[in-house]
Amino acid sequence: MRIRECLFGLSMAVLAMGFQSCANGARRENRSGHDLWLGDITSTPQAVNKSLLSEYDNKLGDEGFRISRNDRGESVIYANTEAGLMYGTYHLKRLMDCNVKMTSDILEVPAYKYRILNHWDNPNGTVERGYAGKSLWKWDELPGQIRPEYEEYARANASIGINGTVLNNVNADARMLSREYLEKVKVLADIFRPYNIKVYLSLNFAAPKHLAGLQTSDPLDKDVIKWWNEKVAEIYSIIPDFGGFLVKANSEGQSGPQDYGRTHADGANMIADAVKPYGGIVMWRAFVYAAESPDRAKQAVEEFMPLDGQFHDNVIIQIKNGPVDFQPREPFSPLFGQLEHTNVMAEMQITQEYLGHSNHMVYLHPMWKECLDADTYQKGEGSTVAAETLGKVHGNTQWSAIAGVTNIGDSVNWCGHHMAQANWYAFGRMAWDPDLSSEQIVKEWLAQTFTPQKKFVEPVATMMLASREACVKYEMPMGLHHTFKGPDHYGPGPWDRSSRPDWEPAYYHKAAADGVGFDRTSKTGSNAVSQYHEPLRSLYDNAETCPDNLILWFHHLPWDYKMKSGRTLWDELCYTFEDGIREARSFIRTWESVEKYVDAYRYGQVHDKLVRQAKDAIWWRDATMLYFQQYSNMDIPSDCTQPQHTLDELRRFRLGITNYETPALDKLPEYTLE
Ligand code: GCV
Repeated sequence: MRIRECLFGLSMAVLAMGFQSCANGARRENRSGHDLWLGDITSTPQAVNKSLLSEYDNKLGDEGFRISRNDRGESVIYANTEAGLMYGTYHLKRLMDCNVKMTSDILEVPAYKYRILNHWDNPNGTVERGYAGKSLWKWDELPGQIRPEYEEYARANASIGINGTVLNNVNADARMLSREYLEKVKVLADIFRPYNIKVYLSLNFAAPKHLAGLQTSDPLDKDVIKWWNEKVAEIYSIIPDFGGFLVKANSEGQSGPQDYGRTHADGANMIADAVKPYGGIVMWRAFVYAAESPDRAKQAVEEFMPLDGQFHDNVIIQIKNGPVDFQPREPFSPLFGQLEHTNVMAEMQITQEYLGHSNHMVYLHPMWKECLDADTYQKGEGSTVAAETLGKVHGNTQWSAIAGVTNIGDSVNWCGHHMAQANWYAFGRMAWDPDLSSEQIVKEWLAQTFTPQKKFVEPVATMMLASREACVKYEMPMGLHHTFKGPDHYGPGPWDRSSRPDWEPAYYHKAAADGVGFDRTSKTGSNAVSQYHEPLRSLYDNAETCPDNLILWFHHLPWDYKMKSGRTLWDELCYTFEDGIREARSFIRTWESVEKYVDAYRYGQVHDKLVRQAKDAIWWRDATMLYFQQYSNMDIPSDCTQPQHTLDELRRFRLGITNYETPALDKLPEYTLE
């Protein structure tokens, strides 16, 4: 019996709020037996009391549900749609798995309308910035062979409310729109449909040239427009509920409307008009920057603000959480608070491109929530990024959307690191309800994935909740950013001079004899602060009021600058790194303290990775501070962990991986942990 039948097959039968086995007995449904939070099939209610409402309830909409007790004290799920009943069933299962008693009626409606995963998967099976093996999609096997993982993926997503998935990389291969690939995509769409998940595709803007041999891909050319209209009609004839397109245009070498002297609005509108009759949307990315710009962080606002109001209504501008590129901490992208007449959505990165790949345990929900809760002050206090992207600031909630770049691959544990599944889970839960706390989400995930026992959940949740801040401290304390070794983005390389200037760490840290940090102030710097509304503009502009955790993002300060703590900037950097190292070490002890609650397989794998994470924390500190020391001529305080390698040794170290890989634990610089 498949789990879906188990959940939904026995309609209107009585649900006891306890644990029952499926008719076929206990059998784990997922591929390695103890992986996803959906866990053991025996914890699935055998039957669920559920009822489609005879009259449409506006409060619930198309995806919401209500759970109440009937006269017999049994829980009943009510919804307008099958999708609502499904989400209600998963909700009930979650409560049961987490041992949460239902004390009153429940009403749940998803906050965002479009809750979408972005896969950066390529037709050749590689995943850009993917650290969980190869792509889940086996294009060479499709459409003939269907792996059970496809449905498991859908089920996992449905359980957390994800309702859309972009199957391919934004650096898009035009072939994805060919008939051959559309037939493969159809198979996945058919599998996902019962789980209320629509498929979307990333498109290559030059597809008319590459695929159809047209002379141009100019969005105002009538043959190009005709080609897109016909292509879209073809797609909808194969996949009637196709969601729409994600587009990376004129960014990092991708083709786009500017190649033909047209604007982003011209390009986006042409595609949007083609999908509009079918109810499709276009997610047009704002991740644009040119090598010659003196401040990459300013460019999205500079390019998109002049176009505000020109985009058609089914275009949503997809904006990365921060203005540079998924660093462990960035201020929110100011574009969220600038556009007024344009739909905006946030793009979060679930895959840990800059946060230790799948070697580091970093629970990301606190980072995303920091962004969503940030106040842009666009229309006064309360204009948070969440409110902007939910369409509440400008009263346009119809297009509310959020995207997460996935960390999913064909690795046996799905995400490359057992604990990284928490980020997939958290993204879905956040998209459903951005007000949920990081703590609630991580505890839910731990209880469902391992055990609900408090002695396990409490310490591990505390560890995971501290992990993002620890990562910031050991990778980019005080707003230092992009000091990564390129192009794999694993490990430190503040000296790295191997790529184009705006990809090199020196562009960002600007370490020199006079100090360190990127001056984005109004008087002496790039004036990126001007893209924020008051009171943030002034707050960030002044080193005395700028929060310590972003101070080197906005300011270039002398090495002996007096911090609020009374320490010099140099010492503050050393001690912040030291905190990160200490916290990473403490994670190992926490994990060891819960060994008896975890199976040996997962315990051992996570343990080995936590050890590597603590070693990497020292590596980061050594590389960064030894490199900076050349300019500061100051010493690492004696009560800090002392360097174990020289700068020369670290500079000579080569990882030898591509940006599709995560390094093997034994191929990294050796460190001794005290
Ligand atoms: C898909 C960063 C990453 C690229 C990624 C790009 C993007 O630059 O390093 O791998 O490309 O962001 O988001 O488009």
